[in-house]
Amino acid sequence: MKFNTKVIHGGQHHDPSTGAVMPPVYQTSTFVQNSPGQPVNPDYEYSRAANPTRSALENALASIENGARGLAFSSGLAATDCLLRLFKAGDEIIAMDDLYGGTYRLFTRLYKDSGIKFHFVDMNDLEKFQSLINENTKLVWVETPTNPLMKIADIAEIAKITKAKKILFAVDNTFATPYLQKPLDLGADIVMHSATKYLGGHSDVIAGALIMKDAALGDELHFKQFATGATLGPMDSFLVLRGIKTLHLRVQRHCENGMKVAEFLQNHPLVEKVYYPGLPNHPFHEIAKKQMSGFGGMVSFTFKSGSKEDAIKFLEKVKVFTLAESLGGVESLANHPALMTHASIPEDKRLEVGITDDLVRLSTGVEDIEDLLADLEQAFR
Ligand code: P1T
Repeated sequence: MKFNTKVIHGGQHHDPSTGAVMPPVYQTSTFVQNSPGQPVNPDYEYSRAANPTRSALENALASIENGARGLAFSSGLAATDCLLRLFKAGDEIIAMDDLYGGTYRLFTRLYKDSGIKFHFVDMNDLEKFQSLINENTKLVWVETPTNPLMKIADIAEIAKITKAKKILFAVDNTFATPYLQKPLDLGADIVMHSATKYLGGHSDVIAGALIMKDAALGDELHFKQFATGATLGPMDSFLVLRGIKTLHLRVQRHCENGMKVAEFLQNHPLVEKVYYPGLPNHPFHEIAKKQMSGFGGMVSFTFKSGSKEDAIKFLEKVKVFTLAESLGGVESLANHPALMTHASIPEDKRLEVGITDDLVRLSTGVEDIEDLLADLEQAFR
């Protein structure tokens, strides 16, 4: 199947008991057994281990990311946390230096006393990245495009290095979605998603996902998820699965609107810098073109004035864009990373990578572009 067919049919079958075309919400915690240890259906005994609605979503996730196994979690961070349970004291992890603030907080604060050592590096400096690798390096973690600075990491080049050194390579594919970028096909071992974003697509659910290329690694992570319990409930699984069915249609429009918003901002007299990988002057535009089939709906920018107050005033004035955390829904959202999504990163580290106080991040939705541009213009005025 090709991608647009897969988002609708990949890994799906009609409900075996009723013939329902769409997977029912199996809102049940447990399943009948005929005799102790002999469930009526051998696949299902307790919903922390497996639930049919979640299984339908997990099969769809594996299908659209070209993986062997998908797992659905109660949040994106729960998915990342489960992955980190593969590692022990003494192991080292190398991560991109621009990450969602919550991921950075998980790595640096929650795992602070775990004995796992984290390195943060600009993955575009492949020499520096390679200089950090040693025999303890167990995982390389990148977001691409990154949140919120839209840096691009060259997945295929990094995969060559991690493969040669037998290091696991995980890509947070939240911003790109598999419609635009397929990390497993480019050599990564694991894809992670905040399914809260484009996969769900409607800002009505918190969810996460891991998709593994290798079935054995999928089994190992399923065991860890089962043993710790951060699974996605049946109703939320249904909502994400329903979202995935229109992923291709939505992301097309997100890309169109994202490009037009980026071009508008680039030509605006009050704007200093625009971060959008689709702009030819983006420093990693060529890498983005090589590994993505479009550039998505996320656009960040700074003010000529460099003023935090200007950024705040602008965000108080937008009307069609809603001032809120999160991204990837059908509705446009605006965010101030330094005060909102990335507030957990210490100021010096934040400024070092370029998350300045005048940085605004936009998640362009699928509304009419004229309304979006008019809204931005009135807020600038
Ligand atoms: O919020 P949650 O579903 O737990 O996902 C965390 C996460 C992981 N990775 C990326 C790239 C993300 O953007 C997020 C969540 N981000 C926001 C809430 C935000 O507004 O940036």
